[in-house]
Parts: sequence; C-alpha cells; structure tokens
Amino acid sequence: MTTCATECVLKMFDEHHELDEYQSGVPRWCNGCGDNAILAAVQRLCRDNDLRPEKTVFVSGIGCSSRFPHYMKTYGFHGIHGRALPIAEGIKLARPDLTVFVNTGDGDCCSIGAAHWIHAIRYNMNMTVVLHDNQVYGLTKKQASPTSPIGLKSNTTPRGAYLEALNPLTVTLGVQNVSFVAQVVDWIPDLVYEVLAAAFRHQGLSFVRVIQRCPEFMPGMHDQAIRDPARVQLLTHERGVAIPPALQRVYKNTRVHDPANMSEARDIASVIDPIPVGLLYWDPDVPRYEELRAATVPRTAAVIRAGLEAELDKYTIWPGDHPGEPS
Ligand SMILES: Cc1ncc(C[n+]2csc(CCOP(=O)(O)OP(=O)(O)O)c2C)c(N)n1
Ligand code: SF4
Repeated sequence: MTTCATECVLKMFDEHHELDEYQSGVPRWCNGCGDNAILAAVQRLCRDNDLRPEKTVFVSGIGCSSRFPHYMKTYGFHGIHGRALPIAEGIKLARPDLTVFVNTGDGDCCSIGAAHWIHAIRYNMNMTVVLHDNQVYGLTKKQASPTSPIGLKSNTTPRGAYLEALNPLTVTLGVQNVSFVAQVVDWIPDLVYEVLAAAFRHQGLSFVRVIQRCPEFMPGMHDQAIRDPARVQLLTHERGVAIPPALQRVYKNTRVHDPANMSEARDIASVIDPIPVGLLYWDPDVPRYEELRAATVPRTAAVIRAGLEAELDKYTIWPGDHPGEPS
C-alpha cells in the first residue's frame, strides 16, 4: 500500500475530529447575537464526544436561529417553519443510529410549531432539542412571539403585547412523558456547554430553553441580569448539571433542586427573576417511541417487498373473485 493510501485508510478509522472539522461557513448572525454562543458550545460538544459528522444531523425550522445547520459540518436539514420536530422524528424513526439535534426559535417552536412541540415531548424520541428563545421573531424583523413579554412594542403589537408571555418550561413540564427539561442563558458559555452536555447524555428527548439575546430587536433586554449575578439562580444537585467551580464563585445565588421532583420543577419553572438555570426535571426511565416502534423483523429489501406485495394484494381482484363476470 502506498503511503497516501495508508493515510486515507487510517483517516477513515480516525474517530477524533478537531473543532474546525465541525465548523462550516461564517455565521450571518448579528454581532452579540446569542445564537453564536449556542453554536460555539454545540461545536465543542461534538468535538468532546467525538461525534461522527456523517452520523450526526442538525434539524431546524425557519428563523435566524434555524440557520444553525448551515454552520455545522455534519448532515443538516433546514426545514420549514414550525416543522423541525416532525422532520427530526421522521429521521430518528428511519435511522435510530443517527445522533439528532433540533434547533428551533420561540416562533418556530411555540407559535406555528406548537402542536408538534407538544407531541414531540410525549413521543420522547432520543434527540436534543434547543429552543433559542429571544422572545421575538428575529428573521422577519420584530414581530411579537408567544414568549414576548407583555407590553412589548413590535410590528404586530404597536401598542404593546396584550398577553402574558407563554412559559416554554411550564408548558413542556405539563406534557405526558416529559423526560428532561433544562434552562440556561447564552451569556454564561461554560454553563451553556454543561447544560447541553447533560442534555446530550440523556436518552430521550431533552428540551433545553436557552434565553438568547437579540441585540438587534430586543436591545438591553437582559442587561440587568447580565450585570447582577444574583439575578441568575444556579440549580444544584448531585443528579443535576455539573457547575464549573469558577462559575460558583461568581454566581452565588444557588438553590438545591432534585430534578426528580416534578412539583418543585414546576414551581422553579414559573420564576422569571432570578432566572433559574440548570436541570429542572429528569426522568431517565420514560420509554422512547422509536424503541416502542422498533421493527421486530430486520427490514431487508426482501421483507419490505413482501410487505408491499401483501398490501397491494388486498386490492387485487383475481379471476373468479366475482363469478359470472368476464375474467
Ligand atoms: C409558513 C410560514 N409562515 C411564516 C413564515 C415567516 N417567518 C419566517 S421566520 C418567522 C419567525 C421566526 O421567529 P423565531 O422562530 O422566533 O426565530 P428567530 O428568527 O427569532 O431566531 C416567520 C414568521 C414562514 N417562513 N413560513
Ligand atoms: S436579528 Fe436578532 S436573532 Fe436574528 S441574528 Fe440578529 S441578533 Fe440574532
């Protein structure tokens, strides 16, 4: 074997990839957009877990945040508005061997995609769902989203949003079969990484709400929480997210919370100031739909063909089925 061929073969079996091997293109997000922090954490996560790019897929809907798959050198599916979750579910059902991530905005997930969101939680398929919650429609230049704060003046609410914001955490925690719910803020990058790492390790649907800055349309929205660490509350527990010691020195407002405790998780989820960050709820034993539905017979070409023939035969009229009619 030539040196070049040997190197090629070795490369095929090399499971380790550097950061730049997950990076694709230059993000078109605005300076200071929280999506950049999420992307950096996800690329680190892929590298640290040696995810094989050809076995990894990022699925999104439509929105600024939904440009995410373009910036990952893996497989990706930039879907249609509100439909990231059903696309991801289809992928996972057909190819349970793939690692699936979903990136969805608050408009994409909680507005047009709300029905899919509810059912995806109930199906609990093994995927990491990241809600980029900037509390506004960014791509279409500032319309109110379901998570916009009451009073927000936007192109669709010029007199200010009339309704109390929808809380994505309490909604998710209210759905049957929920198995993993966490929250983090984009301005603490090490915690974004740790929360996403815990979500990735979870076997089931992990729902992570990232409170994301949109300096373009929501300037200054989180300035007070950024300046005052006491306005962020770290959730701590031995079964929770690992909190890097350096963060514990800055963020002293902590609360011990057992993520198995659903009623406490719901109470915490309802609090918006201080912002609770970390793992709110975790149940590793919820069944996963792709396993409940797993084929009992291997799906070879012959098996698929036999199944199709059997279905089509149901509609076939054989000579003699209707005596007296010409055959
Ligand atoms: C069926 C459909 N309806 C509406 C739109 C227009 N549209 C594109 S993105 C978007 C909202 C994006 O907001 P969000 O999901 O919060 O993402 P962000 O841009 O803030 O990241 C809308 C309404 C569309 N593309 N398709
Ligand atoms: S408009 Fe907002 S969400 Fe969109 S890229 Fe700019 S800062 Fe990010």
